[in-house]
Amino acid sequence: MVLRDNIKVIAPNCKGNMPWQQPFGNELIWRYAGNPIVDRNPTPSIARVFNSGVLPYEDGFIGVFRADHKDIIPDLHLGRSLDGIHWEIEGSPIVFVDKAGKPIKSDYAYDPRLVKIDDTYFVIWCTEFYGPTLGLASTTDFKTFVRLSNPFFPFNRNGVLFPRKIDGAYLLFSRPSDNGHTPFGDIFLSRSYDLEFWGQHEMVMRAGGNWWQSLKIGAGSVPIETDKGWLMFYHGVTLTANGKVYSIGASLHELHNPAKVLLRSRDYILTPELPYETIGFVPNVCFPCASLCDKEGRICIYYGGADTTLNICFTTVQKIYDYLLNNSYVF
Ligand code: BMA
Repeated sequence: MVLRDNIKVIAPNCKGNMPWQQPFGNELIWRYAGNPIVDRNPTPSIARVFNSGVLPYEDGFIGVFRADHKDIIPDLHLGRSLDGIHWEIEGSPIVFVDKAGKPIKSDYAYDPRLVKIDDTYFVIWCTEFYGPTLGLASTTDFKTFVRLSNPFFPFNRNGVLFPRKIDGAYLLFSRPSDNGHTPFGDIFLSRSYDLEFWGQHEMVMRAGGNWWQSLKIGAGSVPIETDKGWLMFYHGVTLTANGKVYSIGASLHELHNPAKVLLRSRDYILTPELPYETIGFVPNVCFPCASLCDKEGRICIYYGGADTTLNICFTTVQKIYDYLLNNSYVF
């Protein structure tokens, strides 16, 4: 028996036009025919743009991009777009300042997620503090980015903030890790009342079970609020004789306490298949860091391909929910 139930988006993050392409057939998820939307060497200083955060802003879209420079060191660059597909990316990195306005220099910065909470935009990314950990900064105008002073210990990656507080607390998914290319990793939830002090940690999801997500998992895009729970796209990693393979899965989390997983995809929903996913600086990587969703439930996911390109694919909240109802595996 095929289970179906209607699902409604409570808080779309995209109100106007959004990047969209009709499905070719009955697909659960389908790639944009014009991928990659950001290809190699987009500016003279940048070699590759991939895992990046995107949101609607003013009359178009704004993005905080992971940009690996020609010395291979990653940094974060701002970009703007009218349609969410064609991007103007700034040639110089974002300058983060402390609360006194003094620029903060960091060795590297990568995998940003961008979220709007009330009237403030937050960027959370992976950076250096005696090892890889999370950097956190806020902006209201995308000109001044004020960075908090080391709110997290090393080692931690894949930080994703929720788009609203619950019971007065900011919520964060993150993935405790190690100093290298971590061969393990589960998703945890943490809470904070001021963004500086984090606690009340809970385990959310463990790697394991299905082979595609057996080595490690990490939160991906900012969760989408629906009447059935928070819908999130995450990455799952398997280890092969040829190295790691990063695929995309989906999960649904309880509205009041997202540490509770209601549904989680048994199979991947997208895995490296096309050349811009299978060939590149790191082959076989699909890595989601952002998703746009409108009130009709249309979704556009932004994902890095092979640590080399930025791509988009599409689905709908209803399709993912129906899929999860029939293909879930919580362990
Ligand atoms: C992870 C992160 C991602 C990257 C992936 C594949 O550990 O570094 O930025 O896309 O590895 O190389």
